[in-house]
Amino acid sequence: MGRLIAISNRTAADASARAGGLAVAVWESLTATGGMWFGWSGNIVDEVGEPEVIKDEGVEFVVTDFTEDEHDGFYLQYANRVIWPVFHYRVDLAHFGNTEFATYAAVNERIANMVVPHLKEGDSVWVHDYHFLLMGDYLRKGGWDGPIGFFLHIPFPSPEVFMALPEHEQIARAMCEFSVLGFQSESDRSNFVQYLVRHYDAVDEGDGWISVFGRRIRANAYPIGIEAEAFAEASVSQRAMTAASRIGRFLGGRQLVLGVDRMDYSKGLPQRFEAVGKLFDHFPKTRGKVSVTQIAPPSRSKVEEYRDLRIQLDELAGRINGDYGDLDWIPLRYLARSYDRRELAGLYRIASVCLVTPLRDGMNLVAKEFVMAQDPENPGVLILSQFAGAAEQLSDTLIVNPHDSDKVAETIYQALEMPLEERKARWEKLRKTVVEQDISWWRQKFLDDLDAKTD
Ligand code: ADQ
Repeated sequence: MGRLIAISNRTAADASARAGGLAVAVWESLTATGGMWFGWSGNIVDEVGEPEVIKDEGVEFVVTDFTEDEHDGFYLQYANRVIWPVFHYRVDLAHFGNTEFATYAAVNERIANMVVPHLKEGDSVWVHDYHFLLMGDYLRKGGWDGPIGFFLHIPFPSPEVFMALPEHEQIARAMCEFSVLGFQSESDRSNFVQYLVRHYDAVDEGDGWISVFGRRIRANAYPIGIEAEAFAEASVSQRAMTAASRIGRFLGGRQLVLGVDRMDYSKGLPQRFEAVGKLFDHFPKTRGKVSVTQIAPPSRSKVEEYRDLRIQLDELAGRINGDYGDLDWIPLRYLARSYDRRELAGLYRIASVCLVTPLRDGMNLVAKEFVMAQDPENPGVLILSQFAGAAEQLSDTLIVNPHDSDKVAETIYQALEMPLEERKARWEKLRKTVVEQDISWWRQKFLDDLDAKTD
């Protein structure tokens, strides 16, 4: 493969942003091929000047500032108040305006025009996520006819829901300019293909090949993984053990039920809190014996729906603690802050149960991190939503419908009571999957298909 050229909203130009699995995976391919990475600088300015170029270990980052209007229309509005809710099946939360799509398209075009002059024969472009659904079209209009891969980190909704987007046709046509489209799960892939088959007489030729608009593209599921072994190591690091012993002092021998999520309405936190209330209500044995800790750092706090969610969670946690708490026991703690990944690994390791119950999630990496952080001699139990992409791979765990809070409460109880032998047997299978299908496997699978497309 020639040079890899990555495009994503945020880049890893700042070395400290290279800690996460995805950033590491992309970074490794860029260093190996002497590639480039384009995106937003993170700055908002009155007038956009020339892009900034940062060179590091043979990789060139080219980042641009946004104007206030671009940041608002492209990022806050169209990406995060239209695409994000619709793709997570929350059409009720989408704000369809008149001008935001134009700004979204203009930013896609401006960045495409920034990229094209740098492209050389033999390069492969890899575009990431819902911010850049139109990027393929603008790169083609700019004259690039080489391979372009696209990976969608969030779900792709069913055709009826996708069609709630006033611009669905323009978006779908633009997406078909990518050579390879990557989805997190088979169900996302099948939603996309069904939409094309129904509306544009596309033909699903098998093995990911789709014939549509007079050309052949490839659409496949590439479930994203984590740096599995590195995460297992992090869970026994000094930092992890310190975090575990700090929370251990708070627990005082009680069992820990843990949740770790960005504070987002897709993560099903109010429904989860309801289920926790029902756990203490329906299973009195758990009172005083189990502590639930939810870690949820606020995200996108400039968006109104996120501020409302925060208020809702504060109220629910207050009510549950008021109803069930006692002088020496806080049933549900909720910490609205971030932790270092080694600290998180330590918390996962001493948790008896991890609640990963999003209403929709492209993949959900917390589920995989929890699996890798377990003590093989005494593993905890993962409770996973049927609506997380991860459920396709991790079907050996306890799978729940996050809307059914009675059943979730019952499943938490089942997990707390699960015999060691069953916990070990389930965990062994989960671990095998997470290790085999890790972040390197994911990257290779995607890049192999992108490479094959160019033959
Ligand atoms: P996210 O919606 O951000 O990602 P997720 O996959 O769970 O969701 O990743 C969250 C990451 O943030 C995990 O690595 C987790 O450890 C970390 N994190 C969460 N809470 C934290 C805290 N309090 N402190 C520190 N770190 C915290 C989007 C999609 C997902 C998809 C990923 C990757 O929405 O569906 O899995 O991209 O493709």
